[in-house]
Amino acid sequence: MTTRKKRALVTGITGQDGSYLAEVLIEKGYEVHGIMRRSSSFNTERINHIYQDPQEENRTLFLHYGDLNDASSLNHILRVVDPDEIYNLGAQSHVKVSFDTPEYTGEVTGLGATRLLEAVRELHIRPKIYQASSSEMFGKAQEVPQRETTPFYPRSPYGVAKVYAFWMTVNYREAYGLFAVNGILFNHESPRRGETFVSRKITRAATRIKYGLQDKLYLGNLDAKRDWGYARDYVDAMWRMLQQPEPNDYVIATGETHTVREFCDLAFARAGIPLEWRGEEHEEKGHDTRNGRAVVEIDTRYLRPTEVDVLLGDATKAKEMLGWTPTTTFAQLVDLMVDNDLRLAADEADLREARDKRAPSPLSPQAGRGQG
Ligand code: NDP
Ligand code: GDR
Repeated sequence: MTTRKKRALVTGITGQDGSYLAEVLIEKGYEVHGIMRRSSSFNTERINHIYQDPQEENRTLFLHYGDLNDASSLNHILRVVDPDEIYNLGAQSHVKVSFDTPEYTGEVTGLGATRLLEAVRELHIRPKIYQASSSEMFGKAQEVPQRETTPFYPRSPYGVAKVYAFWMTVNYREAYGLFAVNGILFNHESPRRGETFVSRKITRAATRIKYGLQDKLYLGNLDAKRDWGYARDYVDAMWRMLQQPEPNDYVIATGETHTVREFCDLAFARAGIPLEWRGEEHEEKGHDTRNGRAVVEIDTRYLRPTEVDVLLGDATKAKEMLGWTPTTTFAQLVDLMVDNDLRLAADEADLREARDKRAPSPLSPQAGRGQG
C-alpha cells in the first residue's frame, strides 16, 4: 500500500512568502497545491523554477486557478485537494495601497480568510490552518517590544483587515475546534520582495543608480522604524507552528529595529555609493559623498495618511515553543538583497548597451556617433 504524501494548500503561492514556503514544503516531501489568480500577464515569476508541467509524472507542485474573493472556487479546490495543512498567505498586502482600495483590501485580506475558514467548516474536513497575521495589527504600538499579548491598534485599512482575519481565526478555533493558528510576522524581506515595498525599492534603486540606469530614489518617511527579517527564516516558522500538538498564536521577529534611512545607508554603501544626509524634514536628501549628487529625495506622495512609526517584536514565545530563531542579521539581509539586485542591474545595463549598439536611438548616448 502506498502512503499518501502530506498535502499542503497555499494561497498566495505566487507571492514572496508563498514561493519560499512552496520550496520548503516540497523539500520536506509534501505535495504542494497553490491557488493562483488569473492575470493578463504572467504572475508566476517567483515559482517558475519549481514549476512542473501537468504532463510530468510524480508531480509535487500543482497550481489551481482561484481567488480569495470567490468562495465557490475555494470550496471546489478544498474538496478536490483535501489538504492536511492550509497556509493562507494570499492578500492585498500593500499598506499604502490599502488606503486607495480599502473595500477591496477588506474583501481579500479580511473576508478572504473567513471564506477559507467557512469552506473548511462546511466541508467537514480537518486540515491545520495557518493565517498570515501581521505586525501591522500593532500599528500605533501600545507597548515596546510587541508580543502576543500586546493590544492591537491598526493604522491602515490593511491593518484593520488583518485584525479581523486574526480574530476570525481565533473564533473558528474556539467555536469549531479547528487547528487554526496566527503567525504574527514582522516585516520580512528577500530578493523576491515586491519592488514597491521600501526594502526592495531601495535595493533596486541603489543598484540601478550604481549602473547609471536611474538617477534618483524618491521615498516617503525616512524615520519609520521596522523590525526587518529574512523571508526564508520566516516561512520555516509558519511550518513549525502547524507541527505543534496544540494550535497557538506566535510573534515572529528579529528583536531589532532600524529606520528606513539606515536601510538606505547600508544598501547604498554595499552598492558602492556612500551616503551623507543633509537638510531637514521633507527637504532632507541623501548625497553621494563622492560627488555631492543628491541620489535620495523625499516625495510626500509616499507618506501615509496614518503611519506606523516604530515596530519591534519579541519572539520569545516562538523561540521557547517552536525552537525558532532568525538566522540572518539586518546587515546580512541588506547585503544579500543588494548583491542580488547588483546582478540584475548589471544584466539590465548589458542588455541596454547591446540594444543601443544594434539600433542607436536618437536619445541614446551613441546616437549620431560615426556619422561623420
Ligand atoms: P505578496 O504581496 O508578495 O503576495 C501576496 C499573494 O497574494 C500573491 O501571490 C498574490 O497574487 C496573492 N493574492 C492577492 N490577491 C489575491 C486574491 N484576491 N486571491 C488570491 N490570491 C491573491 O505578500 P507576501 O508574500 O510578502 O506576504 C504573504 C502574506 O503574509 C500576506 O498575507 C501578507 O499580508 C502577510 N504578511 C507579510 C509580511 C511581510 O513582511 N512580507 C509580514 C506580515 C504578514 P499575485 O501574485 O497574483 O499578485
Ligand atoms: P509595511 O512595508 O508598510 O511595513 O508593510 P513597506 O515596505 O511598504 O513600508 C515600510 C516603512 O517604510 C516607509 N516608507 C516607504 N514605504 C514604501 N512602500 N515606499 C516608500 O517609498 C517609502 N518610504 C518610506 C513606510 O511609510 C513604512 O513606514 C509590510 C507589508 O509586507 C505588509 O503586508 C506586512 O504585513 C508588514 O510589512 C509587516
